[in-house]
Amino acid sequence: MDREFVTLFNIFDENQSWHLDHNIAELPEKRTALDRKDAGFVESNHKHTINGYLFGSMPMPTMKIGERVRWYLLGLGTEADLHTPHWHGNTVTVGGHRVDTVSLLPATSVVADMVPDDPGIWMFHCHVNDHITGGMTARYEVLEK
Ligand SMILES: [Cu+2]
Repeated sequence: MDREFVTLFNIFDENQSWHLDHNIAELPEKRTALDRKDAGFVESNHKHTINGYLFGSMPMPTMKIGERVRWYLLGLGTEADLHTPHWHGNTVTVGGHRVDTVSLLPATSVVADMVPDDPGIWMFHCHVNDHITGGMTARYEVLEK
């Protein structure tokens, strides 16, 4: 392999955070009376992450056209952590199949091999719709040789 990347797909439940009380106390005064049981508030604290990053903020895995790239996809979490890592722009092989999306269950891993042939900055994200809108999106970059 020329390059290897490890990505963890996980929904962190920050309602369970030891810092929740402190973080609420830091909010502007008008919001300190918020209802911790409010469904919208509870959902807003479910952080849909790749390597702990949200909404394309993950440092970009970067590779060159023609390199042999191995992706290690890791899943953890609960029954909500049914993820479908998906690459735009290039495909991977998994178990002899050429795909652009893989299935990833909690406490499992998948190894996907890529030889990128399409340069650019591409999206890499979970394809479950509410995980996309929850922020489980990243980018990767393929450079010309
Ligand atoms: Cu997902």
